[in-house]
Amino acid sequence: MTHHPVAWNRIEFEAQLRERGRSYHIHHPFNVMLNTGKATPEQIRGWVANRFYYQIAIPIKDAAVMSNCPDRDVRRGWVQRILDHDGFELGGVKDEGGIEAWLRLAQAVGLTREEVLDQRHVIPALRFAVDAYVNFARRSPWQEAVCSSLTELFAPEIHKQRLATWPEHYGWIDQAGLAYFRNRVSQARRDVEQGLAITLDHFTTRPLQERALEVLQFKLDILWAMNDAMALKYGVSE
Ligand code: AHQ
Repeated sequence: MTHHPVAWNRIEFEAQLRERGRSYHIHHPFNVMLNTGKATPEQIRGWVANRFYYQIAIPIKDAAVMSNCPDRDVRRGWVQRILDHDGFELGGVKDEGGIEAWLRLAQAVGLTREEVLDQRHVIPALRFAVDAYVNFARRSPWQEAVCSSLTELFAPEIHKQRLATWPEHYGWIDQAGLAYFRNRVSQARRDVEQGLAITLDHFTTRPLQERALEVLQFKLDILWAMNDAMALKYGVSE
């Protein structure tokens, strides 16, 4: 008789997901350096230019999720993520979007739009990590791609940490450039509301719940590997 562990209830399953926050890249030495004021302008410029490649991948990833998702109600919610990044003009409401806001962050840290847009600074290993995320979303069941976005359970804290520490440590960066982080605090919360509900509803047996944790760890590893690549190229001081 093989042993089939019973499924976690929703409270316990959510606690298991949140427990993985220990591996979130807020704890990576490169991020600790950034958010404790130890980063040089060159390290900050490297981070902004490389993270741009992640930002422009997000709407492509989210479109992949949409393309695999037959549920209109889920798509109605998920489509907001694409608008958040690409911007929109709907019924007289205009929003430049997060990618444009990231380009303003780039200018605020002393990069030109051109050198960010042409990806000349993007580290191959970081590109591979980001592309792994997009390809995962393309080929996996859409519910697994939804689950992989749940690293955003831990994102409001990292955005708030930047907003709290960068002005104090990096007076040379025009604070208007930090608008991206300000916008993400509420957007991440809204994303997580939908993503967590879908995840708790779909992964309902213990084997499925273990798979959800594996998927979340895969995405946590992507974010961690991105920081590894930047630490290797730009150096990291703790
Ligand atoms: O700016 C970020 C963002 O738009 C997203 C979308 C989301 C996803 O779909 O995977 N994850 C994410 C994240 C963003 N910023 C990261 C950061 O550290 O600034 C955090 C990252 C995430 O937690 O996955």
